[in-house]
Amino acid sequence: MKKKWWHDKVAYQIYPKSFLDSNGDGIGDLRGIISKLDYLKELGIDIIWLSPIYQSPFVDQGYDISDYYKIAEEFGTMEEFDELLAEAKKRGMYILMDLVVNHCSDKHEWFQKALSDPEGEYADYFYFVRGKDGKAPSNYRSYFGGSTWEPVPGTDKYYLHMFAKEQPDLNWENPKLREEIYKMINWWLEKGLAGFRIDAIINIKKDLNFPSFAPDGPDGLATCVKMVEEVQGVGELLEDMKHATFEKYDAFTVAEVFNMKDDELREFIGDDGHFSTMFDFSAHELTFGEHGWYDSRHVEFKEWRDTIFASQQEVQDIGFQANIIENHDEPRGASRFLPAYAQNEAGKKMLATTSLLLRGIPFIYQGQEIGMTNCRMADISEYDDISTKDQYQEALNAGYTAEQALQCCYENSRDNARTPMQWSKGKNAGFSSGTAWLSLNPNYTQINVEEQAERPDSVLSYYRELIALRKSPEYRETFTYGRFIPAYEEEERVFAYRRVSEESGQDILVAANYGMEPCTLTLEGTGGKILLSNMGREKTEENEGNGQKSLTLDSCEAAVILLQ
Ligand code: TEU
Ligand code: CA
Repeated sequence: MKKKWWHDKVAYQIYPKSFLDSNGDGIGDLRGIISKLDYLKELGIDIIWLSPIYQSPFVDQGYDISDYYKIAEEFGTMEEFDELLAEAKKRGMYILMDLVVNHCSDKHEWFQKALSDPEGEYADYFYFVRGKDGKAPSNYRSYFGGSTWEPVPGTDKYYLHMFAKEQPDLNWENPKLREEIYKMINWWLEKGLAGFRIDAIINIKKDLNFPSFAPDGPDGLATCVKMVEEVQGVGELLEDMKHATFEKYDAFTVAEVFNMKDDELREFIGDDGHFSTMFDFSAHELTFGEHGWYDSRHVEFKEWRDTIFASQQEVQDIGFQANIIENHDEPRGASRFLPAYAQNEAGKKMLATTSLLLRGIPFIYQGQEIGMTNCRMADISEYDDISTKDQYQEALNAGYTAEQALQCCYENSRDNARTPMQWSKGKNAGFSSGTAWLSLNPNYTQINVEEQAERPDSVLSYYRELIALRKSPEYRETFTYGRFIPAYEEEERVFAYRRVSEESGQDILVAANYGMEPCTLTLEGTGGKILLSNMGREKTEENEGNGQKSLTLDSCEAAVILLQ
């Protein structure tokens, strides 16, 4: 495997709207981000991914871009963005923007021009397709509900949108469109970006016949994912983009890929893959229901663990995945992956330990490092997210009561991750002096940065230690390149694996007890040295130093041990 500059880095996702508001308008901004670079540096972060900050009507919170060359006024100015780049550089940190090019906003100049001249050049930047028998060209259901087809006024054509109708899909078959996109990517890379997180990229390839599929819901539609799964040839488009852009800059790219075909891993993230890396969503996908949030699955510990193990093993001879517990589309990991008895500081540290020391690039989502949780809203009107509104309605349509539908949102809503960052116990959690754009999680009075920053046994302090261990000169090689080997798999409540490196000669055991009862593990050889513990274990006498042959982990206890 070729060594790359980003292999040993730790990344952090900022959702700018909810990070820190510096001017009291209730919306997080670039100035707020700049002011927290030292906080992130101290946490041990190298790479920062910003969710979209481009000009946008915010129908889908910035994932609907109306001008790729402008910073949204809400977030600040291009000068402030340049300042952010410079300040990050000063600290040896890298900035990634979000590349959203499957679609743009319906307010983008290209789409406006296309609407005003549906036979003209810009119509070809989109999919303007003639209907069949007075109906839409196919029966696809969009990701956010309803048909993917919207009539083009004054014509017998429809335009395609896989997401909201305000997010028309861009026509990647059109070389002119591709040129425009590449030009824009290179413009940002020239500015000094380190690379991009790439949004919903698998969707750029369409089957131009737009075949209909058997309906899979009461609305008579079939999910548009079907078409994505069946169509071939996305790889050619991805290679074309890579050669025209990222490759020339040695840029880091992390792709959001759902629905990849089984044998495509090497093509996507191998040594000469389309991308540097892509997110491992395998654990998250386990919970996905057949129809939506209302029939989402409850996942048992063992299935969750084994899925992560399988994914680690599948990828390690091919490339690097990006490991997440949560992101801006997912509920909070602490609420989702920890059983009720583990939803406390020990449990959150345990989850961090088993996740951050996996092989791959850890991506921490803002607030995860202090253990932020899902947020209960009293009414559907308190939610902002377009997908939440749709999923709530889907649940009602399926016969759920309003209360049950709200419970589905509590467990699954994307807004769980979007409530403002909890900086302090002061007004609006220190996020804003005005009125925050989205309700705060009321638990900010207990869970906040200010309280945790100086407390040595806080979740935040633990994240700092954990990241420092991963990046330490002694163990960096092993945690970066060491093989992943599952351990104690027969223990039904234990999440344990070894990281073994020929280069360093080290064999490190990461072990955690997700169960309710203590669990004893027998250690091979002469035992080992504790490198990290979420329960202050290194201080206990019986485990001090070398020579221990067994390890009894309490409920929610995690330990990292250098085996000897
Ligand atoms: O998400 C793409 C996407 O496919 C998700 O809707 C996915 O199906 C879902 O998260 C599974 O839980 C990206 C962005 O991350 C999301 O915020 C945007 O809304 C979407 O693209 C459209 O740009
Ligand atoms: Ca602001």
